[in-house]
Amino acid sequence: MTTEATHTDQRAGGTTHAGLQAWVDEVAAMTTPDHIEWVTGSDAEWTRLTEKLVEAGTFVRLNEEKKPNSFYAASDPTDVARVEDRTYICSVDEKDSGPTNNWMDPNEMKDLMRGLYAGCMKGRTMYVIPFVMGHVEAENPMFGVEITDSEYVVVSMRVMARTGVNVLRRIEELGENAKYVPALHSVGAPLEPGQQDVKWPCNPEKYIVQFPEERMIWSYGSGYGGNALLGKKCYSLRIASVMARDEGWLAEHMLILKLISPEQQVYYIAAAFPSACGKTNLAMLAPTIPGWKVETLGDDIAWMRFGEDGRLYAVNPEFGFFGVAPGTNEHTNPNAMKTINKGNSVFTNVALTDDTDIWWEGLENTPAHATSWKGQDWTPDSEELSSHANSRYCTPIEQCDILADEYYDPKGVPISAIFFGGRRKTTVPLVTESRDWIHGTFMGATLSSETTAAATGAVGVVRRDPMAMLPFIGYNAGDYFQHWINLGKDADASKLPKIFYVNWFRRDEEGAFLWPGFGENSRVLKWAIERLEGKAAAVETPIGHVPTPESLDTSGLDMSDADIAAALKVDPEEWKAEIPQIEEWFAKFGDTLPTQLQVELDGLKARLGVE
Ligand code: SAT
Ligand code: MN
Repeated sequence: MTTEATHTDQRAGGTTHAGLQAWVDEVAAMTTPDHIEWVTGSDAEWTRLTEKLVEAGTFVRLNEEKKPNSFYAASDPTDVARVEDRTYICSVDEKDSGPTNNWMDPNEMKDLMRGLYAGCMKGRTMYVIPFVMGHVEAENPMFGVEITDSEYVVVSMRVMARTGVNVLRRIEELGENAKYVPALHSVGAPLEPGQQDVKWPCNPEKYIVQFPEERMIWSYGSGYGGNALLGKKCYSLRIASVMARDEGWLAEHMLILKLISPEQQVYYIAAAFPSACGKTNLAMLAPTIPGWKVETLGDDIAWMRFGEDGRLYAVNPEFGFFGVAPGTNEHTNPNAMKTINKGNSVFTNVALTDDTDIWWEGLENTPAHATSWKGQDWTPDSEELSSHANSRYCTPIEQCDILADEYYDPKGVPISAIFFGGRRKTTVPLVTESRDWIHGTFMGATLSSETTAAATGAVGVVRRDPMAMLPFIGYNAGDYFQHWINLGKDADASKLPKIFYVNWFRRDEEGAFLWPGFGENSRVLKWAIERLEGKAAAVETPIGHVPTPESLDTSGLDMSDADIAAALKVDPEEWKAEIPQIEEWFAKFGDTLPTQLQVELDGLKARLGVE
């Protein structure tokens, strides 16, 4: 198929960039769409595509007064989360993907997927979305071009990344020197002539594939966020982590926040938690302690590079928030509520109220009746939840009132502290400070969390999720740990961020949360900052430094001394029980496990008195 034959309308566009045009032509020849459109990112385009989605039944336009310019979507019930078992790192050499990723030989995978892609866009429009992760003005702009046959993806990408004609022009200016990640996506649902489309086209057979050496992404069969918005997890974590390994930086699953103390000292913090463990809430935290202020820079991804001053600078490559809806409310995240209430958002798999607004479990003003994400009548007495546990809001970051000005600085912000954390009912105290960078790397490498609904599979099972990157490390995880250690080794230790480990989710014997969380987490941030300033006390324990009960600001908190002690407790017996799990985890890595991490584990065992 020639470009001419498919450029049937004035939106066809095209590019003077020969390499990009050739790739687009090649994909069109393989997937045989009815039309090709180059995405410009204009408001008129948004209006046209959202109207098309409304007409197709994919979108419902929400009540203009409550959520201006916003839309509701319910996915196919089988296409609601990332599919980790269908996600592959197709490195040339198998050992470069293991032991935590699925692998297939890249040529074999390409043959298989070319078979799936053949004619897969028939009856649809193929959209070409030029995008940049981070700033188009960056020294080395991180371009991508996503080809997709999903209008839902086009409008969601516009919220989540800087897209459109400005990006394309910059790629063209740079010419053949412009590096971009080609990212091909199809829902895998071709239409025969006259065939009625479904509301949420997708295919039971799914592949989410990264080719790390080629810096290329192929995705097939799913329309869901992390599987289909390829700038996000596929590029900004899986492919970018490989770039970062090769170029000496870090691509991490981290929020970035700015903390301002009552003395107007400014600190930047990055924090990694597995999906659906409260990253977005922490990123937009409303501190409960007087005088402290938080501004947000990002809620999901941080790219961190060393600056000339030897400090580690973080940039958020994204342009929107793709947050978990259930549980979000005026108490847990007032700033997110303000952001989404400004509109210009897409809500997926939540409930639709009778006045065409949205609702989800945990939101205020429970409706007497709504339509559930599965399209069924829902009332507060219903047995099923109104919203899928991984339902999402997709909303522009610039609408966030507490967005820090530094968000616009391509250089990023110097990070003073890194937090790792997971969801654990037992064992792990509220906060632990690492002794040094390598110990902090050990904490990250052994991060454990109970699984959530953000990925398909069982929920609530403890698994190791190193640096909260388990599904996102684009290469061998043992090499990734070594990369962390090497960066620390080469840096000026006094300028490295301090590493902490937190657990907001510890429970008492009755199963109730010991720590109130949300805005109260500012108390933990305060302690960490006071540690950096040399002001707060800590006790040394076998696992690191933990606050003394007095050093943690609990004034005004409705917590007994016993509860505070329980939240901070390091129980050697619980930790002894943890050791075999860590050993089993490390055993996976064979000789790719950095010696330094084995030494850390040996030290921990010795301190616990384990043989
Ligand atoms: O993978 S997504 O980006 O869609 C959401 C998540 O799991 O963090
Ligand atoms: Mn995430």
